[in-house]
Amino acid sequence: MVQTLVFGSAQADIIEPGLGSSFDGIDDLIFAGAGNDFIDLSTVDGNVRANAGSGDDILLVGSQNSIVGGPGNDQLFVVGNGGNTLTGGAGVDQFWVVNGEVPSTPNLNVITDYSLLEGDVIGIGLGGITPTDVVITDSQNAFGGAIVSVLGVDVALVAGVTAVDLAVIDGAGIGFNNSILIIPNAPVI
Ligand SMILES: [Ca+2]
Ligand SMILES: [Ca+2]
Ligand SMILES: [Ca+2]
Repeated sequence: MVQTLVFGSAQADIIEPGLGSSFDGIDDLIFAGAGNDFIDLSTVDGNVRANAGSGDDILLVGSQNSIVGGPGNDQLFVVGNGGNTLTGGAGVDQFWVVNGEVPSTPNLNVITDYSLLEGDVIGIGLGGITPTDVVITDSQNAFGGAIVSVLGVDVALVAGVTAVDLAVIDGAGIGFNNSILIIPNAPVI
């Protein structure tokens, strides 16, 4: 396997395997740079690391990859079996850890920098889902964090917070139909 370096421009780039570039989505390094970029790694299961740089970026990720939104209001979507590392960076970031399908087996996506202060949200997008389908518990591992479970399957580990820090709400009330959002439990003064 050859590690390919993929560089975006200062403008909005669309980056995905096989699209005008030589990278194959295995062991690659991606730097999208400034601008509102779109990075689609949803078909990739291969240890890709992507950094979207500044701007309001959209990243789709499959399994076993690491993505960084960087500065700006980013949207990170997990499409696949999980096991990804998700970092939003500064800004109001959305971490969509379930999109249309719940994996059949637990495979935690780790959200490294969920912020209780920046307006970050964790999204569960699934038709017919209700708030009671989403359960948040404290992680039992040595590093702490909170575990998000959807329909009995553990889908995300939220580092740096505990279960009581987070609230589960129906997204329909605020413009996100067919979704559940996880937000800070109480406004931080
Ligand atoms: Ca760019
Ligand atoms: Ca960017
Ligand atoms: Ca960000």
